[in-house]
Amino acid sequence: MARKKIALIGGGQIGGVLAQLAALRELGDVVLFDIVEGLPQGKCLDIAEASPIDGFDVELKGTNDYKDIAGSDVVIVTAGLPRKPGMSRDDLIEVNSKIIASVGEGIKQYAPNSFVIVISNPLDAMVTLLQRITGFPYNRVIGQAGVLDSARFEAFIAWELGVSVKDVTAMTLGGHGDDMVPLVRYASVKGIPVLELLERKYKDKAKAKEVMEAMVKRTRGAGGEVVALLKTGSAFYSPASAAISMAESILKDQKRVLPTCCFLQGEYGVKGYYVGVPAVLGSNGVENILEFALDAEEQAMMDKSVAAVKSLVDSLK
Ligand code: A3D
Repeated sequence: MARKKIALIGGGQIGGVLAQLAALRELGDVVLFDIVEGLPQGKCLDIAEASPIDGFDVELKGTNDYKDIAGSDVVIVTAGLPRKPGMSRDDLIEVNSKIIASVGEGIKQYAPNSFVIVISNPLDAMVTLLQRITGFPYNRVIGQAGVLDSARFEAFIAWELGVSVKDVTAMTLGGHGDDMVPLVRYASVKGIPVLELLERKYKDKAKAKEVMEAMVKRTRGAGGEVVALLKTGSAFYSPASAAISMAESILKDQKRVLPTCCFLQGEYGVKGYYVGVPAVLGSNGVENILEFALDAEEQAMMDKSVAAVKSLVDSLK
């Protein structure tokens, strides 16, 4: 049986970590594509030379030619500029639209049966554009944002409560912008509501709420926090880990429930837009979108986030 094949379009900061993680987990053979000559070839050679140390048996190929992505099962797209301090994700729309348009053509021509995971920002608009250009069915074109936003929320909760990150479950919905919706009501440690644990820790309901609100605020601004520290680019380790978990769920038909930027056709009252929602990812890509009732406050936040996504996507030329 042939090995699976993963193509990574964009060999920059995230692309390099994606290649290494895909190899370490032996998800399949890896092709790293970039327009810069030598960059993907150098990164792949570097990672491959660690294979005897780490013990992974996969092939890594760096390329500047789309032909090499032929036969890919999953394609992960990070081509495009990242933010610099002071920039919003939306500021990238013009420059990254042009890049995504060319990437879409390459994928459509050479990997027409692949599942595509987009990471390039502004995420909700770039995944929309890539789907339009490839014309691939919606279940095969998704965006990564919610796995990372949720992981950040989970990390802050675990650090605040002094528990393992493995025992925290929390999720964000909506667009990948400052209006994202971290779901406080469903944040739990092994099913125990985080708010209750905070109330017991501080013996004060108002203080518990204040701490939770600070974690929500930090989650919404977490990408910007990293950008401000790095000064030359944006987060790249965690976005790579997030996309790899989505790719793995598809390649291994794990059917994990992951917050995914999916095309909605009436779910959550949204029609015709890509928005972050919990989805079952398996060998058919998006196999199911899980819906549940939001309370009035959550719905209002979701509406605001969806409105921001709509105005950004509607500005696409
Ligand atoms: P960076 O290190 O600049 O890598 C981008 C790569 O894209 C560079 O190597 C470029 O040469 C390459 N590139 C440019 N044009 C093309 C093209 N036409 N075809 C193929 N490759 C091209 O950036 P990065 O890896 O740090 O970030 C990549 C993208 O991910 C940016 O748009 C970020 O804003 C975005 N990002 C998204 C998240 C999410 O969670 C959604 C998180 C962090 C970054």
